[in-house]
Amino acid sequence: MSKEIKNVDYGLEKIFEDAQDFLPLLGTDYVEFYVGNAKQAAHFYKTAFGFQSKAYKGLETGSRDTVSYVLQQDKIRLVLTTPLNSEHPANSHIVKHGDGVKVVALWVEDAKKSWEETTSRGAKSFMEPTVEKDEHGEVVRAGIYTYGETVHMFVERKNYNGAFLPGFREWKTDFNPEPVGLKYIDHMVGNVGWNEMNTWVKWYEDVMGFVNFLSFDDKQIHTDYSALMSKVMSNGNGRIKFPINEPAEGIKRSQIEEYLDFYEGPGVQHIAVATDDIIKTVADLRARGVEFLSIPPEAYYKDVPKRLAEFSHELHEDIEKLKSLGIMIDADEEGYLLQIFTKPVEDRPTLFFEIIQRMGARGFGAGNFKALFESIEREQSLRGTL
Ligand code: TYF
Ligand code: FE
Repeated sequence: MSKEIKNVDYGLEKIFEDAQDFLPLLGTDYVEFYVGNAKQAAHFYKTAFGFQSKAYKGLETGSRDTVSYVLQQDKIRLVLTTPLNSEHPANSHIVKHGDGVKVVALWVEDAKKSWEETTSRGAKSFMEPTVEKDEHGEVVRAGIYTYGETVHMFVERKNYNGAFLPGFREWKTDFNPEPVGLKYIDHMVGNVGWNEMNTWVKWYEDVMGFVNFLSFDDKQIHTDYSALMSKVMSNGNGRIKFPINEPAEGIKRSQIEEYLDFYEGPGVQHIAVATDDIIKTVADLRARGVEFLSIPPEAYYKDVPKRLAEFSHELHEDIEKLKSLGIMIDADEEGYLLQIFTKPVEDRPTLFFEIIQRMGARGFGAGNFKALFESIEREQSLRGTL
């Protein structure tokens, strides 16, 4: 097994072989957050997470209503947007949800067709196909609503060679903290309401042409106290993976319920970003002040060699290093994976990040769920929300 990072082959091509994929997706184009203070948020994602300054739009570029900063690290592009007056619709989003993900933008060959195929299958339109042009070329965008107030934009880049999109200019600055080795978005997870998971699974199947290729019910995902259910949706080429969670009944409050209470509805719960050197990435992130969930107990690490041996995988990393950084290890037939979760990145206990390194495994760390959720419950308990 090579240590080299690659998009894992999910074998989904087989499923899609005969059925024609009406919504071919080339990858994630960007993730846009609506935030209260984009200038400060941009500073945080640069300093703490190692993102690079890429593009800007605001008063200086003729944007009178909003300011947006675009940050990039390898293939990951974040956009941080703040309204400049009380009239802009982003305000009500921020008042209701706090800082959070508004747009998960998908890179497509044909934005108009993507919008037509999805709206004709029942998607609610957010933005009709719109052509944007400047001296660097042309981009077509269109958008549809998904769960809650979250939106999927379709982005078609027709030989566009500008900094980001028409209306943006290159963002040049002398303050450029080093990247921490984040490469691409592995998956993005949505939390939906009680008994709504299957509705959204069906929505991704019918409207987006996705397939459900992994499911975890509350018998698998629970601790002594709380539970949740999760189904993983994927597009045809496996590049886009959207797990959907719903809360389940337990003795205490599910972490999904806590999210729904504080986000005041469904929304993006976590963004999993891939690295090919998780030890270095996590050591860097910790040194820059990123907060992670508590390190699993000694007993968890004692079990790891057994779990790897069960599938005859050899761990390439030093387990003592993984342990001291709090990185978790899960294995399946195909390989293993290394993962760790940040605490929420805003004051409301809502959005958090996952750092993941896949060493052949295609799962989502089911073997770590218990340790992970117990760690989350310790945080919930400190917040008085368990
Ligand atoms: O994406 C996943 O499925 C894993 C595990 O509330 C997970 O990262 C699942 C549910 C959750 C937190 C993490
Ligand atoms: Fe995840």
